Amino acid sequence: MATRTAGPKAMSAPHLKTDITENLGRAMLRARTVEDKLASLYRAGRIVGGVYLGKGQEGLSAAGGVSLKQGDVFAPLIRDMAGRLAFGEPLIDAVRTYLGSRMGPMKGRDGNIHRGDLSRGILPMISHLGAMLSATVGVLFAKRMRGEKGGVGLTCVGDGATSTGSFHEGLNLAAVEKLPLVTVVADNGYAYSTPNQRQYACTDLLERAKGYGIEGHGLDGTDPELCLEVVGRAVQRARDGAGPQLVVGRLLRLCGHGEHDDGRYVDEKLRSSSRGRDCLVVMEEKMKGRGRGRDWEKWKEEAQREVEEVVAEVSAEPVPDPFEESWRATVTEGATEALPEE
Ligand SMILES: Cc1ncc(C[n+]2csc(CCOP(=O)(O)OP(=O)(O)O)c2C)c(N)n1
Ligand SMILES: [Mg+2]
Repeated sequence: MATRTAGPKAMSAPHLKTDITENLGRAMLRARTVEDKLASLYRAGRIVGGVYLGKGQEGLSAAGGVSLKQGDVFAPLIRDMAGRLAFGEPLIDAVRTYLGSRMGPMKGRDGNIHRGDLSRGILPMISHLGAMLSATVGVLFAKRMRGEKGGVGLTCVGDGATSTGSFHEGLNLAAVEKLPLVTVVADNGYAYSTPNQRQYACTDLLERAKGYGIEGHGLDGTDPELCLEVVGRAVQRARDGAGPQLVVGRLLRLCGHGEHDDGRYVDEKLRSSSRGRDCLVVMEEKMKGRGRGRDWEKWKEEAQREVEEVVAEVSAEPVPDPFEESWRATVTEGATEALPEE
């Protein structure tokens, strides 16, 4: 049955262990810093594909990555740089993919956000529109059939994805089979430029949990520590055998759909409401309020240094050469050592 685990006002900020706060804060800062840099590189014409950012959604995304353990499966979407970093994806993988480096996880074939690393439990993204929910359910099913126990699968979707067939089929099957699936919905009020009220007729996406017969948790997605508490609890519930969990975080994306879009269709009233808060500012203020402003500044400086170093390193790396290589998806001629053994 769907349970609202209390609205944002009713929940106090969780008491978190220092290292978890640090993991959360660093992932958010590293994501924001590298994405700001990627946006600049895009405008400078250095990136061939589109650039999609998670600005404003870093807290919710990082909460997912921080709550998972090794052996779990994570299926991030285009706004989940923070979750990827929190789950352990090296920052250089993102930069190499965007800059088309031959040394990246997609060997220069992708151009933005479809990278993955199965050895780390990160599924390569197929589509932003719910496809990863079905893929995650498939992986969890396969693990069960192999007798592997204890692993959780977490996938992220947007509000728009919740109206797709893939979302429905995946969540329905996960509910029937009681799979350890956590679906984190970043309800940013829009699917590209389409507002919520033109996407579905229910008033709150949390209602969907009731329809599938699973547990649901709603929260203010602009408060990173609250995200950590609620997503962390949902992951634990799934791990403990309580079946699929639906988490709905309300927030806004503080950027366009991609860097080719300025997002001017976002309602000004929403922007100036608490839903339009910047989660990084919320986190910074909390840190300062606890006398940890210096830590925050240190993490920020370290993130800036890391991003500058990584971008400089990747800028010097080779890109694939279509005149010398057969243009296959992820493996090039002469690089067959990267092929899995058959
Ligand atoms: C099947 C399909 N239809 C359309 C698109 C184009 N598209 C990509 S993201 C997107 C909007 C997604 O909205 P939402 O799920 O709310 O995520 P958000 O972008 O807000 O994070 C659309 C229409 C697509 N990738 N796949
Ligand atoms: Mg959306």
